[in-house]
Amino acid sequence: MSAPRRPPVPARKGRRLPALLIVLGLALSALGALIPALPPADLSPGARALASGTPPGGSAAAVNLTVNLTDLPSFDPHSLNAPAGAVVHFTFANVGAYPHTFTLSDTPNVVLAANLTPARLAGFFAANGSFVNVSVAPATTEFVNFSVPSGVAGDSFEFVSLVAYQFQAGMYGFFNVSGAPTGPGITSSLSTTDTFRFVPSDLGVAPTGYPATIDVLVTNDGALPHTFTLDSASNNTLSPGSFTQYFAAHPPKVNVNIPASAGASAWANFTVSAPGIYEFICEVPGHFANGMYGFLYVGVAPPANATAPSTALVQAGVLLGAGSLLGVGVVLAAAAAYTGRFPRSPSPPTH
Ligand SMILES: [Cu+2]
Repeated sequence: MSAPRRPPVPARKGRRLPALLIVLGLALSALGALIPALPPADLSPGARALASGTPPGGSAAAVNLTVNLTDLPSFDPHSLNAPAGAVVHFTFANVGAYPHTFTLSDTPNVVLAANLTPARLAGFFAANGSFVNVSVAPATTEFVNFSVPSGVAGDSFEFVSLVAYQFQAGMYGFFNVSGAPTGPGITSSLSTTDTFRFVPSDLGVAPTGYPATIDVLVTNDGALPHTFTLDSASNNTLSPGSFTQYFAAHPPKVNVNIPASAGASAWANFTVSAPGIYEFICEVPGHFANGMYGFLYVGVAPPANATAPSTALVQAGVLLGAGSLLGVGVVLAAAAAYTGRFPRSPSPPTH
């Protein structure tokens, strides 16, 4: 079948521009009323805009992570993040009536098969080891300190409960290690879905200087594998029919695999040298053609229906420079984290 045609990007931008200016104006005029109402905590690194943990570029000295172990059974949250080299102060709270364990694999980027028997799961950890393995009795709390190795930036480690049939019933999650702090950087986040979408599909960041380090946390909201593949060239529109050949000749700026498991995530860390609009796609066959693409607006105002600029900033100077829209960005991103939806206009089914 032939790939569905997308409207050309320039035309879309042109149509959106007047609306964008109007909305920006409204947003700016509303900010005076909004900003004082924001609790200060919403602007601090580690706000719920992102998964817990310190974003890349922040201090790697210490990260406090609290995990609730429930009788569903589940880990809450089931996606944890910390930078390489950080010391993590874990608090494990068993909020249920059954025993659970928090057992963190030390084997990077392995997603355990969901149909492993309890004996085989225990066998995997016996053979391969674990970073953390703690039993938490009902209605008790355990504290564990864990030093994230410095050489595992970009890796993801699964954690499970080894109590029989809890992993099999869904009690697992992923510990995602971001890059070591590299100085001033900007952090953003988005999700992938089984309906072939990036959510949001338009990301905006507002660096105060170039080259700018940008770290995007990509979390899988579905169960299919995806990639986050970003064009090195700005203001270029990719085509589902020719992106493979294009990337063969023009290597992407960043290309990360998003593990095929709900809640798993991967950091896409990269540097841009100039403002512009950079397209990102999923390279898994058929996904781009079904609409799995988006645009990163670097130093360029994103369309009005996108999330506001940068969801979290790691440096005071960047915060000031990017202005007060940031508060709104953090709040919007927090809402996205809870609801997982920023609706985009529906496109006709292409199957
Ligand atoms: Cu995909």
